[in-house]
Amino acid sequence: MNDPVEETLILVKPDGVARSLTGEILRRIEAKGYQLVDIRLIQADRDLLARHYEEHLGKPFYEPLVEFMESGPVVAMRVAGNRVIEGFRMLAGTTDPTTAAPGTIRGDLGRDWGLAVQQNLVHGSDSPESAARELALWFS
Ligand code: IDP
Repeated sequence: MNDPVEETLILVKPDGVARSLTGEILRRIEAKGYQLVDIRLIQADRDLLARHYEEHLGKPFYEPLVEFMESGPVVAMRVAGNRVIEGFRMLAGTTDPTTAAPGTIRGDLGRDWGLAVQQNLVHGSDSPESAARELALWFS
């Protein structure tokens, strides 16, 4: 029997939207075989971002991260597929775009701007619990 199909939240962060990379990022998601279920362009406010990033509250990069995420619109996607949570994080690559593997979104397309926060193009939920919580936040 097949595993139940998972859903995840993927965000194209403001750097990805501003650099017109939304289509390229979605192309990679669809090419991998994942299904786009819903998509929205959202100007996030502080309240939404505080809830989204609650696990990072108090870390040195928290404030620059929230400021960056509210600096422009993001594209929020509900994406489905077998093991899509783990699979999208592999497509995205590791957090730091300089050391993210070539072939990944961050490795191929990410830039290191030398700022206090990694402007690394995308977010993907990291567990089924996070996915459920984040999808409820962004698609309420
Ligand atoms: P992830 O997006 O690769 O899962 P998280 O650890 O969940 O990484 O961190 C959330 C976001 O916070 C990252 O995508 C990145 O934008 C930023 N970030 C995380 N760690 C650092 C850091 O050490 N310096 C600067 N920014 C960071």
